[in-house]
Amino acid sequence: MWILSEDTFDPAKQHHKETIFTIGNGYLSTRGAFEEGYPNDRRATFIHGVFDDAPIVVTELANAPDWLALHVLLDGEKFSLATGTILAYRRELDLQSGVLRREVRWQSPQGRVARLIFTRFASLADEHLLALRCEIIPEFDGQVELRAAINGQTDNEGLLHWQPLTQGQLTDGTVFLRTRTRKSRIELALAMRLLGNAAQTAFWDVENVPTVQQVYVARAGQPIVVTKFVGIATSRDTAAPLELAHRHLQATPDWESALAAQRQVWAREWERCQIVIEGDDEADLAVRFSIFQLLIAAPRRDNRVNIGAKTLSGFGYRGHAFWDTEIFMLPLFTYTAPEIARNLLDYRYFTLPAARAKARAAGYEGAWYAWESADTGEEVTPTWVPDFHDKKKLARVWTGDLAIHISADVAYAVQQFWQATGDDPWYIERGAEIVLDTAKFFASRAEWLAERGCYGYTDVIGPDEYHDHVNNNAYTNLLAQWNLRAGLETLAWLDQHAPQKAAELRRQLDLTPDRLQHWQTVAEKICVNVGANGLIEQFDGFFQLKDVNLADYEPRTKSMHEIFGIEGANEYQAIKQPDVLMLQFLLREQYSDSQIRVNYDYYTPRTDHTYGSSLGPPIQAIVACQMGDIAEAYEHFIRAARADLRDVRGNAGDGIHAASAGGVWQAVVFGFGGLRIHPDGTWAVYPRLPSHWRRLTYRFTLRGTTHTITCYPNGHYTMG
Ligand code: IFM
Repeated sequence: MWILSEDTFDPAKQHHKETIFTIGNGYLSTRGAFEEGYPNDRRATFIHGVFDDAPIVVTELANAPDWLALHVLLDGEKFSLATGTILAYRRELDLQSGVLRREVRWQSPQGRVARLIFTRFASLADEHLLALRCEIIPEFDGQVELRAAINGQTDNEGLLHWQPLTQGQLTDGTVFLRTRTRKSRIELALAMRLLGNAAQTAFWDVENVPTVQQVYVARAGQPIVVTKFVGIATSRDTAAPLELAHRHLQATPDWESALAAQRQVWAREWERCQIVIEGDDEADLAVRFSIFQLLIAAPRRDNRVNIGAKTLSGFGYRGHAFWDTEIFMLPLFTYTAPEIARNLLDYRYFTLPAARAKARAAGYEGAWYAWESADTGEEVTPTWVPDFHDKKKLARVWTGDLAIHISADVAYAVQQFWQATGDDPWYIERGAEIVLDTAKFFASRAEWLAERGCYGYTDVIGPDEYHDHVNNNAYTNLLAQWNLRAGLETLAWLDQHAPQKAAELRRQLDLTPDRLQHWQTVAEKICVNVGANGLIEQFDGFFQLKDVNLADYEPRTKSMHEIFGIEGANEYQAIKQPDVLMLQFLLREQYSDSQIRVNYDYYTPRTDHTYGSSLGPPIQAIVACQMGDIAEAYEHFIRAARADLRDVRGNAGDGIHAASAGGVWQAVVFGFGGLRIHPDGTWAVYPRLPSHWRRLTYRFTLRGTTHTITCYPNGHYTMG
């Protein structure tokens, strides 16, 4: 299934639909708002790296000038779905080619009827090129007028980020707008060209909205076809953005060739991450949709940006990146498009100075990555946000201060990438330094807890954010232990394979024998509460909290956090997302099936699967698969698969749940598809298909070799 479609327009769902009909090309994304606009739409284009200062959230991606703006007038009556009558409607996003098409048959208030077909794409072949075509088939004789603009009057829900610089028309007819973000002073240039057989064309030099007006003679049944190309570039790309935008426009002869290039590049893209689920159209579409959403957000030519928790598809989380990237999204790239994964990990390499500064400011050594990260890598988690119980009050956000596991998550992704690709030059040059400096952080942040006789981390937040200010969160402690050991192994490996680099890093990071011995000791003596049966306590005192049976609160439409309140949630064993299970998923090799089973049985009924974090269900699905609970795994999987497509959490309008999308891919490949990659690079497949799946095919690349696996319901598989 490649086509995401709708056959009616429901204004109540417009924000949700704008999100899921987002198009993009790894440089920018544009939400699926209509060309002609609609009251209260959240039209937005976000460009990677184009951040600007904002109150409370520190910095946010600035909603770029609107390149879609296109008004159609039928004998002077403006086409709009808010007026007249919609006689027919269909919108389709073709995931295979990244092309969004909308066909509407509309009757104006005065009775003129026309069929209008809008087709748009952000070129994956040329990331500086945006293309939009409007085909109008009038059912009357008269006049059709078009007004195509670059609208510089955009804002972020009321906040203005853009200061117009210049605008005008070049000698070849190209219309342009140059503008700049107010604080970060990033210049953006858009250059527009219209192709069509207009009877009249005029340039309207409207302030901050340069517009081309075209007039066509309308003959009933005769199509009028107009193509709008927009070139786009910023001062992050070049010192002369307008020249670059204009060059890309000039290099584009016509719609057909731009579309052909788009199809060709997308075909290559899908080739490497091929996935087919037979017997379940919903799942088949959902997994492709998830991949599509990540691919359009994935920076191809920029290694100084990360993917935000809502990709580039909405205002939610303001473009900030979290552990969502490394733990949830990155595996798709690592195993199918490693050069994208490398770009994303480079971002963490380039933001090491900010991570070091964060650690230093808190009195620690090494690299402590920002919980929310934007352009520079500085901490941009807001400290206070409106309380969801009473929006007039503020609630303190502690993750920026306490969620230290982020540093180990980044190091984990580095190791996973290295193991999957065998990219030693990159590891020597960049990856190793991340692993070593995060290890240094965990060694310095560890406290000797004399009464327990172990090293621990007090006052932290683990993945389960219903509990803050906890001590010895098992996920944090054991990932820190893993990170410390990975640091030691890295150094030993460098000594052998890149002694010069080893010496350089030893010097640069002050990795004295005493310090390394300390790493070893902390790792050996890390605190963890494990019962005789293998049950891990999520953090100190978790089992003493009030127990809760989430089933008693059903049916509910709120998270347990909302039900208990921020303080109240700390008193119960209800958890927002898998925490211990997340740990066992990542460090799979360290746990036997029976150890996982004990924890799975304990934590699953205490997890807020429906209204907790959207990150939870796909991981829960994978662990359920590993436990052989396939029907239960499918429930969690389909919840994740519907997060955006069906807006099951009611907040898809804020943007794509990117971690969930990455998790959906992982649930199919590592869960039902049963792919298990061992730390030594060997791999095995244990398929466990839901009973109604007839066949599952997926593809992944390990150390340069691409494998195609086809799994069958009887647990067999073939390799291609
Ligand atoms: O990173 C997540 C976190 O785990 C749960 N709250 C939302 C964040 C962004 O998706």
